[in-house]
Amino acid sequence: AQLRSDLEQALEHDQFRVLYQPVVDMQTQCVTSVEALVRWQHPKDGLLGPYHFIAAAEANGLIVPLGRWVLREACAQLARWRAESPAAAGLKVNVNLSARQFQYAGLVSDVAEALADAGIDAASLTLEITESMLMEDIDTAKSTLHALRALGVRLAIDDFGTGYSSLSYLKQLPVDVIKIDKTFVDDVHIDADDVALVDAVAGLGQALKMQTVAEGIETDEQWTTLRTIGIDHGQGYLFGRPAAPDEINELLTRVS
Ligand code: G
Ligand code: G
Ligand code: MN
Ligand code: NA
Repeated sequence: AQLRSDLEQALEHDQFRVLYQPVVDMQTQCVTSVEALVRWQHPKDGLLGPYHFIAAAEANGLIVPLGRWVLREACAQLARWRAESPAAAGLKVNVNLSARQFQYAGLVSDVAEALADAGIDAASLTLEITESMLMEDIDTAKSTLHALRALGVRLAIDDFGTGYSSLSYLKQLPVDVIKIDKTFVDDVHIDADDVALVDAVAGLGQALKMQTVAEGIETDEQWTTLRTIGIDHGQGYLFGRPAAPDEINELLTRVS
């Protein structure tokens, strides 16, 4: 109960921040999009990561207004980058959805409103959803995805490989991007089994016309291996940690 009121206060007093982590083209290392990752600038405890509050916000329902705030902030920030720099013209933004947000009946109109208020095109926004969220209530999930798709936003499956979505199910979903979980990336440069798994997901992406992103890339060896396999995009500390908007600005202008 204390945490709930603390989180409510934090929303009211504007204590949440959004950091952005670059997602790059595997071949060129140019930044193609950024993933919005929320933080809580706590008055006493400093900058807190999602681990400290997302699960609680999910449990008490505050994730809906918090997630709406993140969505609106990320869209507004994309508009600011574009206004500030021609290098941001093609930049996209990724926003994570939680299970509860995904089930929330007002989600589609929240998304439409965030886009309209920021003045950005729907195709510049990618929403990240996990496999487990999709498997909970398949019919509702499907219709929500189709409604979001109808707006023109792109959809990504996050942490792919850690859930248990069936291939026949995946085939029916209007998904644009598969994000391969970091656990398959960690040893990919030394473990032939991981190479085989990632290679299979790359093939899946090709067959279903979905783009692939490898997460948690930290070394040149991992990057080279994944690039050779044919993964489209990469994300990880090698290319950039979650960073404040100004730092992303620098990253963008340096690349162009
Ligand atoms: O870097 P990081 O510690 O930010 O992220 C930890 C976890 O928190 C990740 O699984 C990420 O998906 C989740 N997360 C980060 N930001 C958000 C957000 O805005 N909404 C939701 N639902 N999850 C988030
Ligand atoms: O939404 P998702 O669960 O994919 O969130 C990504 C998480 O992975 C965030 O917590 C982010 O800070 C973290 N992350 C991103 N890149 C790296 C990396 O290269 N190494 C490690 N250890 N964590 C990473
Ligand atoms: Mn994510
Ligand atoms: Na992930």
